[in-house]
Amino acid sequence: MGRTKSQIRAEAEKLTYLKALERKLLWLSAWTIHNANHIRESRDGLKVGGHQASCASVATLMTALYFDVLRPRDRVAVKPHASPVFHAIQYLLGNQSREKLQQFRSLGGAQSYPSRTKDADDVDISTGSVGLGVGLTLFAAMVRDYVQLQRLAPEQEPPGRMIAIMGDAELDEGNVYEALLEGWKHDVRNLWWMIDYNRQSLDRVVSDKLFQKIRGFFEAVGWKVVILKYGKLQQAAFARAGGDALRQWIDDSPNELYCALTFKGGAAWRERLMRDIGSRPGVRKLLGGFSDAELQDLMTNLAGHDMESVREALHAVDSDVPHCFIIYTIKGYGLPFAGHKDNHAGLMNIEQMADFQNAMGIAEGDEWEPFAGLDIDEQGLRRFLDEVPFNQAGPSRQMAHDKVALPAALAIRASEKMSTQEAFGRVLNDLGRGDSELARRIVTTSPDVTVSTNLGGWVNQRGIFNRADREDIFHSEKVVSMQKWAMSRNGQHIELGIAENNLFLLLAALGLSGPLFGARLLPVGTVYDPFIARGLDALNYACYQDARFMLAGTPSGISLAPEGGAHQSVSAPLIGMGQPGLTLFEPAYADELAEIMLWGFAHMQDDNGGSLYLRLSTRAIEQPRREMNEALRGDILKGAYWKIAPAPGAPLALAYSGVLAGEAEAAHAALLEDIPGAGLLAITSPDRLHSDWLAARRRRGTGDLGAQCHIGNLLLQLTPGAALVSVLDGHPATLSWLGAVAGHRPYPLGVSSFGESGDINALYRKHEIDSAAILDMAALACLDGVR
Ligand SMILES: Cc1ncc(C[n+]2csc(CCOP(=O)(O)OP(=O)(O)O)c2C)c(N)n1
Ligand SMILES: [Mg+2]
Repeated sequence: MGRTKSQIRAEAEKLTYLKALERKLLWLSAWTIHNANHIRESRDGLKVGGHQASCASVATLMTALYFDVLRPRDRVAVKPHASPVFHAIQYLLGNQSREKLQQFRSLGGAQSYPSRTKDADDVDISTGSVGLGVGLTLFAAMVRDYVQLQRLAPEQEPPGRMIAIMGDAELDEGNVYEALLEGWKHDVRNLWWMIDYNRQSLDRVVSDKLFQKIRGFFEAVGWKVVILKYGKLQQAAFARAGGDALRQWIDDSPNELYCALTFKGGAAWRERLMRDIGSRPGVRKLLGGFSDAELQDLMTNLAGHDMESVREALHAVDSDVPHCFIIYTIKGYGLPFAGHKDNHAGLMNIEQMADFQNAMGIAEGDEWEPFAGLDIDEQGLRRFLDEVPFNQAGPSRQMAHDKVALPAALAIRASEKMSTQEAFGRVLNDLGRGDSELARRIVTTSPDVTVSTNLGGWVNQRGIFNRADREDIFHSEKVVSMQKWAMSRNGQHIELGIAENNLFLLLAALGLSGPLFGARLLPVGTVYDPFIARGLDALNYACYQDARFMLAGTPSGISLAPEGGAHQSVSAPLIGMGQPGLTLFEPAYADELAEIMLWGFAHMQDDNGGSLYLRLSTRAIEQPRREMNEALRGDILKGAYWKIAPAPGAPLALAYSGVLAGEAEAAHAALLEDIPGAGLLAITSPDRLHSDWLAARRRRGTGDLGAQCHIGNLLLQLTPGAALVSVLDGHPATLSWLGAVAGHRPYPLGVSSFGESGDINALYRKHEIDSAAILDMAALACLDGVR
């Protein structure tokens, strides 16, 4: 059916508005960066930076997306260096203030890279570390479907699309491919990755024909690849005599040459084209029809800068198959350094900016005016902006989500001897057996270590998540196995391949399910402790976005013993302490762990809360026979308690964290003969203790002279100058700071080298964390004390 005249007119009007907005975004992004670098006063003389060329590259695409194609439920990861374009869009839509643009990159202003937590204008997905935002959109698509299929969230019809606007160099990051493979296994849908194919990264022009490889990668995992290469001007030229030769020349041109000629301009294009294809039929006449300026426009009219081509491609998507768009662009398009290989961090100088401002028709003083320099019906444009589909949800599209009710306690059936990993599995298993709201909202995940980290019981109860039902063939064939791996859309465990980056990106997506999709989930992930390091940047990224999850690192340390060697974690507790947004606990006993997990599920839901890292062990140790009480519970959660209180004024205490409880206890018993009043301090969270200590210091510094901290109160019971011998199966620095809290002498023991298997006795001896080593250290401390 043909379109009516009024439809055609409305469409033409829309295109006019979009082109005006595209121009405005190019201006505002460049101006925001210019203002921060050249106009705003600098207090420290440091360069502010910003990426005018990276912004120019995606101005057309982002205009088409945000002002036309996106719907309120779509979620977007914007490539980090296009942050000013995103903020300018939100400014035009009324969701971002002029002040924040003026304060771009200064404290409280618009952030250098889009940030969920620090920006005020509703960033969906933070970016910054290239590749991770891209990967997150894939896992977010999985989580969107999880909450939809399980009917945990208001139904979305049509479903929101997860979209990454990505730089082409992001494809160098391995995590992108790890995610792609996982997405294929899980049959992800409604996911678009839009590659700003400017063929430039930070240092260089990327190799030719890369797009063929990209196409191959994506098609191999079932994606539809759409290549947007030629703009409408080019398409028209190709249809004329000599056009075929021109098109052939463009296709054969090395990227570097294309970039260089773009930078040099029309005369250089003409000279080169005449030299290469001038003798081909029709070419001389074809080129003769363009002035130098027009020839520059023609040759840089790649589809990524052609509004009509971009819109056509996006509106043409008619399936939920994941789409990869390879969009040809020119880095710095429309700016004086377009195509120059050094343009990544390049900034227009004052003179260039003045010329640019002039060309944009913006009078001095009108730089921030939303409609300045646009030769357009302002009322009409305002109306158009008011009706932009993406903005119809209002200034914040964060979805409402309720808190999950928690039980008063988590049951733990502790055996006489038990490991923390086993206890962890039992808590979840018991939860999985029941019918609580908490159990309904927990979703577990693991990178191929589900069974070996004791999630097997939970999985047997709750099943594995899969879009389609799949029976457990081993089970139906009556092959005896402890594991029932039936899959269905109601399963509550998401099984991942080994790649740890994917674990953390999935935890990030699951942990943002509330604000992104309107259904709060309580994600629990397990990983072998040393391999946290493998996904560390993604873990950091998850925390940076304030995603909420519980991570169990297990087994940990050299207590893995014969299985050890390369699987031993040493510095992991320091990671736990040093990572903002993540609280480390390293309990020794099952009853401690149960309390910590319950607290953790609350902490994960608290507005000022965060994520948890439980460092666990496979080594079974003797459990204390005791009843939990309010005081003990409080101390466990604050991070420490006296397992054996010191006599008032005691000159020495032992402190341990985690699995070395027994070694510390044995050493303490032996020590009592010589130092009857010695104390034994159980530390469940060095992290909580440390941050509480610093917070109390800060409060005292700001006038609250009575401010106290938990560890300070505990250690006050020792005499000033007492020795503190600390020990853990991890780096000794984790506890060495304890001596500084109240003026005691620290004697830290721990593991500072690693790498060989052995039994517990041999390894604890070698690394000097057994009870004999603790005693030796205590003896040294006593000697030092009398010297
Ligand atoms: C993990 C990571 N490594 C390095 C950087 C530094 N860096 C920022 S941008 C960039 C190149 C980006 O090129 P591309 O993705 O093609 O973006 P565009 O050309 O659109 O600016 C690099 C290496 C980073 N942000 N993150
Ligand atoms: Mg690039």
